[in-house]
Amino acid sequence: MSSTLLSSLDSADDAPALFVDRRVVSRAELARAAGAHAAVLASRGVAPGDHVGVWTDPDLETFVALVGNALYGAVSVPLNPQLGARELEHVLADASPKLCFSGPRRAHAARAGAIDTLVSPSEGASLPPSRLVDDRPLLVLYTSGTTGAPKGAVLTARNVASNLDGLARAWGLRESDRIAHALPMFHVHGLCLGLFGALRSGAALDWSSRFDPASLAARIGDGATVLYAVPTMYHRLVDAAERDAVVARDLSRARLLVSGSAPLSTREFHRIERACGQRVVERYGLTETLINCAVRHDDARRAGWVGRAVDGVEVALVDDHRSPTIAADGASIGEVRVRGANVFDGYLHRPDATSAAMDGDRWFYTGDLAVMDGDGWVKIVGRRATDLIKTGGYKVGAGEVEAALREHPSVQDCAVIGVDDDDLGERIVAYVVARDELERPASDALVAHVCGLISAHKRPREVHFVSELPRNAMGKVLKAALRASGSTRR
Ligand code: MLC
Ligand code: AMP
Repeated sequence: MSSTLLSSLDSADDAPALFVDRRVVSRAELARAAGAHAAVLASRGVAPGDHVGVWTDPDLETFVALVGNALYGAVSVPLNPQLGARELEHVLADASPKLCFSGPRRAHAARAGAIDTLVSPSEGASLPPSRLVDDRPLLVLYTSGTTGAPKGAVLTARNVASNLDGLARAWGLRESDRIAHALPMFHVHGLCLGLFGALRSGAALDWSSRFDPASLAARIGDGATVLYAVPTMYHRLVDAAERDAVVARDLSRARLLVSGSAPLSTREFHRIERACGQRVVERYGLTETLINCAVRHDDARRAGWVGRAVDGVEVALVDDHRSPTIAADGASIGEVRVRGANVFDGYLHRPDATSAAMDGDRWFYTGDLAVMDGDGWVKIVGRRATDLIKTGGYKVGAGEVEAALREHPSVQDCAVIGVDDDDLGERIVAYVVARDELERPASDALVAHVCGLISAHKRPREVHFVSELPRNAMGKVLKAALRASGSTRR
């Protein structure tokens, strides 16, 4: 393990570090800009260890701020530029950033309320950009739970570095690699694997601010060697490849196509192989643990299997009493628990939630259900919590969406479920009881209302009005009955 976090920046040479929408930035330029950002932080009274919000707009400045914060020791709290008012209020109150950073394209100063917002590319004096791999926090990433508002997962520099090193070995990442992705920068996948992973392994990051299948595939045609994407993106990529031989040819040139953040169906795995001769490499992770299992680049790839434990991570299956009694026979189902330097520090201000998820021996309980075979290969088969929805690779708590819907004056009651969807994996469907049956709000108005309060990706894709919700004798909504009640797979 290199003792510095983003080791490729140490040499600060002319090799490309970033392609941001095709704008190329060398390691030397990135190191200099990140150093200037660090100097601005220091001049604004930010100390190492302070939280700094970063609006992750699709600008080069966002990358400089994320890297500059990491090198300076400020803890980045990435903010989705589309955060609704209620969710933003929660994140700012919970993380209390010392200041927020916004790139020049969209100034978010007004949205951060009383919190000072730094809006400018950082130029001028530079602090030496280096950060040791230590046990201090690096990031606070907000992640949804079954109930309540999202929790801030605190990841340290060691969590990230140890896991990135395991992944670099698993995938044989090297300086000649160029990692293409079009993922958002406020989650583990795009930020830790994509940005920090490239800068630690020496590969370059080739980032597209919008996901368009043909353009992303063209990045591979243009020299990117590795692609990171969520299954929804692969679904759309293979649709495009089946229609367009150029997309199929571009994808066929990748050294590795990597999928994660949600299950890649065996159907899509085989479609991709048919369309472009590539077997996708899967890996499985969580915000709290980074990546636990991965198929290695030289492994035989099997549809539906997410590979073996990444170096440095212990993975086991446990029964309902959290006892490791589940046989590794490829058939017995248990909950996945993990332990290692990858496992986070805990949830910010939530020792209750931390101790519910992590035991005294530092095993983290993922809530995911899986089988393991005799070689330690893992196949994810389900999830304990039915109120967690994975849509387009985003985790969404049904309760968050219900709480947002209930704030609408015309909503008397509601229930939200995830329904199988060929494109999104699951799509969010809301069942709503209107306060006045004769004056139902328009579905679009309810969706816009949700987008105003929480993130746009948490919005219902379908709204059904019902006169009442099915409930059991205790008054609990019977979500299974809603699921059975009609919404069909798409
Ligand atoms: C639509 N939009 C609205 C709206 N309806 N905005 C306001 N009001 C409304 N009523 C906007 C959206 O915000 C967005 O804006 C645009 O319309 C289209 O967005 P979308 O409908 O959400 O796009 P969609 O097609 O669903 O996107 C699919 C996707 C996306 C795959 C591109 O889901 C995605 O990027 N997923 C990646 C998720 C991810 O990174 N997960 C990693 C979690 S970490 P705009 O401006 O954006 O166009 C993890 C751990 C691990 O899981 O293992 O990795
Ligand atoms: P998040 O909280 O957004 O980090 O999402 C983590 C969850 O995504 C995990 O608990 C899994 O349910 C799911 N997940 C991530 N990668 C995979 C994968 N390769 N296969 C199946 N599920 C996955």
